[in-house]
Amino acid sequence: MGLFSRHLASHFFGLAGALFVNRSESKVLPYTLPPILGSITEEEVRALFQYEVYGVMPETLPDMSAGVVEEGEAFNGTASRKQIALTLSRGGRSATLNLLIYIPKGMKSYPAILASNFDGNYSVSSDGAVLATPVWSRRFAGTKRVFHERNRNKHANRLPVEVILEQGYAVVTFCYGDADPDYDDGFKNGVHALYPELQSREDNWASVGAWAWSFSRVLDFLQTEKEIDANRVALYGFSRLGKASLWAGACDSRFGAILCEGSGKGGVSLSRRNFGESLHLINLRFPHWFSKSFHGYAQRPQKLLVDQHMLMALMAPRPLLVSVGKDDWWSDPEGTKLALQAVEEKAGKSTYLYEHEGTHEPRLVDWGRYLDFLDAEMS
Ligand code: GTR
Repeated sequence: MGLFSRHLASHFFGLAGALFVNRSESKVLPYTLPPILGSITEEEVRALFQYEVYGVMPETLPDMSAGVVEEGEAFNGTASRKQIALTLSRGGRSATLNLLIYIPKGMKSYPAILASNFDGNYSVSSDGAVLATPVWSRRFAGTKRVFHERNRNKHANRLPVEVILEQGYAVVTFCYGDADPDYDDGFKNGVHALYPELQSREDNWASVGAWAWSFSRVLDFLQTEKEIDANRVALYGFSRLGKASLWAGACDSRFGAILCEGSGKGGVSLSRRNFGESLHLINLRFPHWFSKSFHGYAQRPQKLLVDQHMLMALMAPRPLLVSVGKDDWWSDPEGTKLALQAVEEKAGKSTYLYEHEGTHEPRLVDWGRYLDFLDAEMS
């Protein structure tokens, strides 16, 4: 099947499958969660998540080079802006992450929020100087394109740059499509092209893993940026990028805090709980997100050796804020609550749950809470 028809098929089956998804608490089947650690170490838990869910991560680093593409002042001189092309290369192949960085003015160094965006850097900024760079996108499966001008600042609610700067945080963002296209491309493009040997295995390196890995590469770069306090970089991810930020936080202890928003299945909600999106449907609609091994559990999630409360526990003692919309039944708010309870009860580790009004999307008022959380918790 061609790329386009595979894309359409996954949408069709997704929509059809969604009709049979459970959203009734009385139909939730009993399940037993695996212990958070039992007799195994945190390192072993991380390895299990690689084998069973997200796939392996590269063991070697690529070469990295950073070039300043543009810099200037932004937001009436209250912040400076840098646009950097961060190129990762290995084995004669390369992938470039186009970073947009804003730094408030006045102090020597700032904590930062790193958040990938969906529709290109200018989708999260009103700043006319942000470059429109072609990106891979789910919507244009098969090609790299520039999003239309009308997308400028369209996702301000997912990363309100000026509000964040005002509270004294630098902002670092890039389009997730720079790292890996969000469609089933046979893992040939983006950063996957640098490590082709990681595909011929059951626990192959898939897309959520590629996005997570790219966050760490950006953090490598931020460690060289003087105006950013690299020990206080909080990673924020929304929805599928919430899944990736959680996995990145579990693999890379250098992130100072994790803000995980509306991440649902494959993120903070329990795989075993048959409520909202199912493992079956998520793997059918997004066959590239998780490793082949995870697909094997699509019909029998109770056989997984892990569940997502174990992943959250790997964040401790770093601050983790989990946010979910009260009416976002697809992401299973109740299951999220239960997962967090399991983390606290079984591991005695504290995480924070924030339930916002509405469904999936965060609102400006929610961001106020996230920033207050970081002020209080990210030391
Ligand atoms: C949905 C998917 C969710 C969530 C969301 C998103 O279609 O079923 O798991 O990740 O997309 O990322 O927007």
